[in-house]
Parts: sequence; structure tokens; C-alpha cells
Amino acid sequence: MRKPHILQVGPYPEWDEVPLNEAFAVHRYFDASDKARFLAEVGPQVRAIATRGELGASRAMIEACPALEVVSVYGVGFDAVDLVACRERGIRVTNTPDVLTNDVADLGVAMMLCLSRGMIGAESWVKDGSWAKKGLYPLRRRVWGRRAGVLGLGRIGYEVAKRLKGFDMDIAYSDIAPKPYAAEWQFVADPVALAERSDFLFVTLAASAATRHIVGREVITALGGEGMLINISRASNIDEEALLEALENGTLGCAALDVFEGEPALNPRFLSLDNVLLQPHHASGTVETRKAMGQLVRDNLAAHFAGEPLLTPVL
Ligand code: 8YV
Repeated sequence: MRKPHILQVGPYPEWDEVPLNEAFAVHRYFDASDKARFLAEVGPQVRAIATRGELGASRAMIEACPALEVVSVYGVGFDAVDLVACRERGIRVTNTPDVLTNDVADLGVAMMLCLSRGMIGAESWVKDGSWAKKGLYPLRRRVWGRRAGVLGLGRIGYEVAKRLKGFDMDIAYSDIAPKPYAAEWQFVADPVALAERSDFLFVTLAASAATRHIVGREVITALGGEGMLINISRASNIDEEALLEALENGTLGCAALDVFEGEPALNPRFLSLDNVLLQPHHASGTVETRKAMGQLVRDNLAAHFAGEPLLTPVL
């Protein structure tokens, strides 16, 4: 039987590339030097797009594929997929929730600990001889027992809050409405009020037009000069200009960030700050989780072409 033609938007680990090419006729968009020409040539054959959370599928890409039936996202975030364009043509969309939840929550908490206790600088203190020359590493603030806010108590935010319980933290969260499964934690509707009562503010919201810049100047100022912002969601949830200004002038204490506008080409102003922890969008980046993500991408595609229910449909 003829293999369905799919457009692969970005690279996957080797262990995904082999089975993907066994099951499908794969057109590698990211390898094309002239992407517009490539799309014009292969687009008419493409029945599915296999993409990644941060790469998505634009309206132009979708419209270049008149036979497109399904978009399968390697990642939980589907904000970079033009859902309106998909809805207009009845194109299905899938993502890879659950399999990555715990890893993303783990990295968020690890970033909080690492930045709060100054572990990157402390390793330099050992390696550059400062410990021997200057003595004790400068004292930092503790984490346990302090106040944490979780902005967005979905799957990932819930797992972050669960982990913070282990540090005896005073936990509150903000979401559209109180969550029945979170009665043990204080619900604070307003993100500004949540920031005001937090020392650590985790941004774990699914990104959308409605959440764009939800963490703006007001929230950042409310978190304050002793506060830490941790973003493991999408850069679009934060007003990055306001964040940079606050970090540069001390209005915000520090920030631990796994996502950036224009990534991997992040704003160079981040690189000269000493009150940030910068990570390369790798919160879901473990072998086990990335294998599970890749498998789910393929399983959704296989289900679609077999006429069976999709495993993790978004649309
Ligand atoms: C990326 C993510 O998709 O799950 C998401 O939405 O942002 C990440 O897991 C992953 O880095 C693959 O590119």
C-alpha cells in the first residue's frame, strides 16, 4: 500500500526518524533551502504534518497542502498551529499531553532551586578558586517554607504545586476558575494579586491569544525585587520587554526561563544579566519522555490513516 505523504517540520531524534520513514513518505521541510519552493512542490501530496510544539504549522503551510487531513504535534503546546485554518477545512490536530507533564514540572522546580540557591555561581566559586581565596560563597535566600504562586493549574501546574508541597511552601494558584482537585491550595483569581502574595511565581499556562502577555509590567512589579519568575510555558505568556527592564533595573529579583521570544535566537539583553537562569527549551527533554512523545505522534498518525479514533485529539 502507498505510504501517506507527510511533511516533517522540524528534526526529531534518530529513534523517531527511522519508524517515521518506514511508515510514511516523509518530506523534510527543515532541510529545504528554498522552503516556499519546497512547499509548492511537495504540498499537493501532503496528507499530514508532523511538527513540534514550538514550530507548529502556519496558515501558509496549511494552505500549501490542499490534501492535508491531520497535524500531529510533538509537544503539548499547540499554540503555534493555526487552529482557525485547520477548523476551516476540518483538519484534525493532535498533541502529546501527559507523557511530558512530570519532566516539565521537574525542570521548573529544579530551576527554582538552582537559581534561588545560586548553584551555577556556586560551581564557578569552586572551579575558579574563589572558595580557597575568598572563603564562603555569598548567602542566598532559602526556598522551603516560602510562598509559591502557580499561574495556570492545568496538568503541568498541578504537578508543580504537588512538588512544592514537599518544600512546605505556602501555595496559591490562579486560573479561570477554582479547580475541584486543588481545594488544599488558595485560589487567587487575579494574576497581580497572586504575584503580590508570592516569592516564586511559576507560569504554567497553555499559551493562546487570551494569555498573551498575561505576565506584564503589573504582575512583574507585584512579584517584586525579592521575587522569582519561573517560565516553563511559552514566552508569549510574558511581556519580555517589561521582564528585561525589570531584571535590569531591579524591579524584579530574578527569573528562571526555559522559553524565549525568537528562540533559539533570544534577546541578547538576557545574556548580560546575572539574575537569570537560562535554559534551552528542554523541559520535556529526557530520553524517556521524548521517546514517548515521538511514539504518540506516530500513533496518532497511524490511527488517523487507519480510520480509528485519534489518541490525543486537540481538534
Ligand atoms: C517542545 C514543548 O514541544 O511540549 C511542548 O509544547 O514546548 C516542548 O515539549 C519540545 O521541545 C519539542 O520540540
